[in-house]
Amino acid sequence: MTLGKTLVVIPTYNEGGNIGPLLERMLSEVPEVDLLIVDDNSPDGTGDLVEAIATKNPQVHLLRREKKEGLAFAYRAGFLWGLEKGYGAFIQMDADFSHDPQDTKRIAKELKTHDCVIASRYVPGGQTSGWGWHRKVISRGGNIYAKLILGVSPQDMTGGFNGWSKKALETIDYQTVTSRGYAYQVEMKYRALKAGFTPFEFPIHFRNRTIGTSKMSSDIVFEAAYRVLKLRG
Ligand SMILES: Nc1nc2c(ncn2[C@@H]2O[C@H](COP(=O)(O)OP(=O)(O)OP(=O)(O)O)[C@@H](O)[C@H]2O)c(=O)[nH]1
Ligand SMILES: [Mg+2]
Repeated sequence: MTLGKTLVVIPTYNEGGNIGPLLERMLSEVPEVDLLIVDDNSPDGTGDLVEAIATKNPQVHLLRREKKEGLAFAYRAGFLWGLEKGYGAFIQMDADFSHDPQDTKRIAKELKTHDCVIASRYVPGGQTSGWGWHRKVISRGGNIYAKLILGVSPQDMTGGFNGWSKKALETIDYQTVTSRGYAYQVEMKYRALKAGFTPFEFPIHFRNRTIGTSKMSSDIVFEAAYRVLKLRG
């Protein structure tokens, strides 16, 4: 059971074409949550765009970081910021519209009765669109691999659209998660499972980005494969 206000944490790196419209939609469609953008000094000026929006909207906050350090460090800093400010629930969300703003409503609702919520592409009713076959294979394959190696039941271990209660973040010691790329999502969930939390999974439609560029690389995929093996111990 979670108490307190919900903070949606959105890491950004060169999301200048997405962040304005995304914040606008979140503010109009999901006014019940606060928003924290964690920007790693994007060269395209994403941080300045957010700052301009934040000065006009008290629900929008910006955490500027000095340099690009990857999604995991951005989330770590964002969760710490929110916990210090007293938020009771947290939602992880990408800035590229792959995650539908409407689904944050459902995550926030489920966080009232669950400590860990997975907005899942791979439970019945879930889907991905806009990906070529190689991205589909990497994503599906990565999930099957993680589930087999770790022996866990959630269907979407690598997805980045998740909800966490304050209690869950503190229990899993989120500050010491060592994985960086996709493996970060797996390690967070694996820690939650090992701590005895049962994630609530519901289906979403994930859409490939149409604006901006992907930060996915073969390094991230190899790191994930290696880290999952290490997680098993
Ligand atoms: N602060 C910060 N955000 C990042 C970094 N790398 C990626 N992001 C953000 O994390 C979110 C997910 O990254 P994406 O580039 O969409 O990665 P992806 O979803 O794996 O790949 P695509 O959807 O194919 O682009 C987006 O909002 C990015 O802007 C980083 O180093 N620092
Ligand atoms: Mg993306």
